[in-house]
Amino acid sequence: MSEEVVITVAGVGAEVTRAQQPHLPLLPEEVGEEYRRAHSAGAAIGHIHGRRPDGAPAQDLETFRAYSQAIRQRCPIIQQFSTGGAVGMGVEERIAALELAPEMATLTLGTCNFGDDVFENSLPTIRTILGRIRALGITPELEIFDDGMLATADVLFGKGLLAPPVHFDFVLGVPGAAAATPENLLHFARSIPAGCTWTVAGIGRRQTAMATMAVAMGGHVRVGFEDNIYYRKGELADSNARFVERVVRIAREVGREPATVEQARRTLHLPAAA
Ligand code: KMH
Ligand code: ZN
Repeated sequence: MSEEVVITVAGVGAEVTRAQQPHLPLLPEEVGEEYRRAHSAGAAIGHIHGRRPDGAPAQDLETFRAYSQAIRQRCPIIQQFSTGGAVGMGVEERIAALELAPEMATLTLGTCNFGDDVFENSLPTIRTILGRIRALGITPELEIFDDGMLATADVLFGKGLLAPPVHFDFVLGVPGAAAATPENLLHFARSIPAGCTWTVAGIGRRQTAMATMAVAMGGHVRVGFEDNIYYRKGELADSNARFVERVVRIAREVGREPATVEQARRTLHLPAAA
């Protein structure tokens, strides 16, 4: 079991609005400050979506350049760009910002319902995104929303398009995909090849329960406004860092420390920083 817990902050997302969460960062300086605070609290990876100043989701190069620079000026957190974007975006729109060659990028391994919408990730879409990730020397994180996506991972391993060890993120609790239950988390964690690592992103009120399980199981944790806006029932969180602080407290109670950026790179088999 990995001793350190790699904590990812997903602080922006594509769906949550300022009306729902007044502390949602949108401008580059706001995003930079939010990720700096989350890094100081113990986050090693920053999962990044782009937004326009009015909150509309945006996956363009300039938005990501501004966010990336604002974060890098303030902290050395590992930058992980979303290639999921928002539902309804075309694949080229979703991956435009990868030209900036972040250390990591997400890759969702299948289509699923997403509330009233459909999050489209056909095999051609997956191959296009993976091809761009590979061409740019980026490390993928495999996003698994339901069981069929694990089967697709096996297909990609079988074809040699991916090779272990890779890092998975189990996104549990999206309406329309796998529920955030202990049974599902156990099943997912047992289903990946030996040597691979995993994070859980519990959606909504299941975030802390899933995080606590992951800490006990030797996995890693994602928190943040993308997945959950409430610190507890009826109480909005006042920052993403607040969620990170809670994971750090839980981890320390069971003898694990939050991974530093360098420890996270080693745990997730990322190339060392230049
Ligand atoms: N916004 C969701 C539809 C990712 O970042 O790679 C997809 C998503 C996945 O957030
Ligand atoms: Zn995302």
